[in-house]
Amino acid sequence: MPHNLLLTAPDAAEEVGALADAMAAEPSAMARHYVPASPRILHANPLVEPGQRAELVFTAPPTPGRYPYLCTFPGHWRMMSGVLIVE
Ligand SMILES: [Cu+2]
Repeated sequence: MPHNLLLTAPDAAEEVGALADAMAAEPSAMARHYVPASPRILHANPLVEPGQRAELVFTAPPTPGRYPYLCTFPGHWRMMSGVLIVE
């Protein structure tokens, strides 16, 4: 199945995940790569299909903190997540 990757503002994983859950039923969700509209999403890549590769290039946030990353394909974000630590 496809996956994406979103980097969010600190403490925004639950909020962004809830937005992704809400958009999952929208007809345009797949075309929008299940990336909800939110100013709390710092960077995102589109869905990547099995066997494909993607690279997300960005400059790390200037403010130290814990920046969650997650996949917002339906059903994934609660388990498919991690944290980028900026020191
Ligand atoms: Cu995923």
